[in-house]
Amino acid sequence: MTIENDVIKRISNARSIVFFTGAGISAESGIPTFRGKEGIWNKLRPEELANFDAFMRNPALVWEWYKHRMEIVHSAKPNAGHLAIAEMQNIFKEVTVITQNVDNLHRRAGSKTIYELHGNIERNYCVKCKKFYNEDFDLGGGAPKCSCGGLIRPDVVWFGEFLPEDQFAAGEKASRSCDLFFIVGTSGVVYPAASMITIAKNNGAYLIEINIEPTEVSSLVNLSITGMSGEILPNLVKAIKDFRNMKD
Ligand code: BV8
Ligand code: ZN
Repeated sequence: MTIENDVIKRISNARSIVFFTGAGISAESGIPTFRGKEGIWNKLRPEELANFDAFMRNPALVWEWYKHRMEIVHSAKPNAGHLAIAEMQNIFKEVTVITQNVDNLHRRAGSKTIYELHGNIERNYCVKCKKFYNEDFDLGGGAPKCSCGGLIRPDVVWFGEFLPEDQFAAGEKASRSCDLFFIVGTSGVVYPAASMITIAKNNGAYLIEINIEPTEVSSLVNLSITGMSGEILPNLVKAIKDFRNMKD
């Protein structure tokens, strides 16, 4: 895959870059996406699992699902796409990751400025006293309970729940001030997270989408690069380094 020189030049001259990522960037780490062919929503209905009422109705079932996903996340490794985004921090002064993913792989890849709009599956808290818990739970005795007697839940944002204010505000600020906004591996259908895209566009940023297929947001972007993010992103980093060396 060759990326046009004028695109490399534009990227290389960027002042502030945002990577807005979704489940697709973790697909090559073996973590199933939500809406793709093998997507987890296809098998399970979000209404039954990713919402608070479902959790309070049947905490053990929801915990079974999250425990299963935690195991996948724990054994997953950051892939070349996550690592390339982390590497971009050594080339550019201002690189921000705004992710909808809850799998911690950007942090494990070495990215520093990360805003997690939908929480983090490796954090949990008590619904009653909000005490945080990180350790693993054996689900032998059903859903884990806090010392105060309250139910412990995964620290992820479920449907109908508000996004963490500080993360959303910081993501909004970065989207408002960047001049280059990558959209990597997301179907762009979940709101208000996906509103970051229009915020960046309205601020005049150059939008580049990296996805294996067209999405709901493809019509908004300046450039769509079709392919696997784990291949495209490392190639991009290499092309930028080559371009910079040629210039120096
Ligand atoms: C809320 C939980 C009240 C954690 C998830 C307008 C405004 C506000 C809300 C709404 C609105 N319209 C509708 C709503 C309600 C709802 C919503 O957006 N529903 C959608 C489905 C229509 N939003 C909410 O409920 C949100 N809260 O509304 O609160 C409110 C109201 C007003 C204002 C503020 C608040 C809460 C949403 C969060 C839900 N939680 N997950 C967990 O269990 O994981 S959603 C889930 O979807 C994940 O978080 C995921 O990250 C997110 C987005 O999905 P994607 O990451 O895009 O993944 P997907 O599978 O869809 O796509 C993968 C893409 O990758 C594909 O395009 C594929 O082609 C591509 N791909 C695959 N492999 C590769 C690849 N690309 C590159 N390389 C590859 N190798
Ligand atoms: Zn408690």
